[in-house]
Amino acid sequence: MLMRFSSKCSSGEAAAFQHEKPNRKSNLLLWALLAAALIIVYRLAFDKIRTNKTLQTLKEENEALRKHISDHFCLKLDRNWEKHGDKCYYFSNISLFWKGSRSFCEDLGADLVKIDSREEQEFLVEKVKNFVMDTILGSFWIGLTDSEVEGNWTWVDGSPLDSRMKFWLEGEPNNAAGRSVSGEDCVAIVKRGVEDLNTWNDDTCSFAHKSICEKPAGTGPSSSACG
Ligand code: MAN
Ligand code: CA
Repeated sequence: MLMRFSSKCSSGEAAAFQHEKPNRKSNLLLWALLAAALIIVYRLAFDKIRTNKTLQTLKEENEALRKHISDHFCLKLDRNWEKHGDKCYYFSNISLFWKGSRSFCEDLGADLVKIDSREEQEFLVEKVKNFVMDTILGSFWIGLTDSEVEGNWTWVDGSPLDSRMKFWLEGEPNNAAGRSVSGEDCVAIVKRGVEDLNTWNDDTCSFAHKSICEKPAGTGPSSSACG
């Protein structure tokens, strides 16, 4: 009887043990999975932080490089612009047709120069006189033309030429037809005339000359007046 009881008891324990075994196993498996998941989450978080830091560093480097390039570019432009009064002037050494010169100035946020005063003409003539050039006969396109109506001289802003503010060379404008059937409809300051202020010559618009660009001061991308 005792034997039977004890054998019954031990068979019950054995059954319980048999049930416990898979439970422990699945618990262990769960813990292992949890640990693996934690490791993965930790790794992902760590990688994310590291990627964000790298991204931030790259952004800062990119910003610094951009600033460096733009500072350098503006400085280069600054060096070429000449401030006078409330205007900035650019004396271009590149020879282009009148229209090409105008586009060139426009690309710089400017236009061909409009001369409003005797003082401005004095400044320009002085600059042209001292401009280092390959030829003594250099011409600089300015923003004056009569290509719309012959003899109707008009500045690039649409205003007519003020009869009190003209600086034609002696004998000009002569609309010389010798070199082009279309005559001479565009105006240049010529170096050969710099002994006095009368330096303007009407010339064929499709001749390639240097040019003078003008824009209001303080309109450039840099903080300086003419950048
Ligand atoms: C001479 C003069 C000017 C004319 C130019 C054309 O200098 O006749 O009036 O515009 O030639 O090159
Ligand atoms: Ca002429």
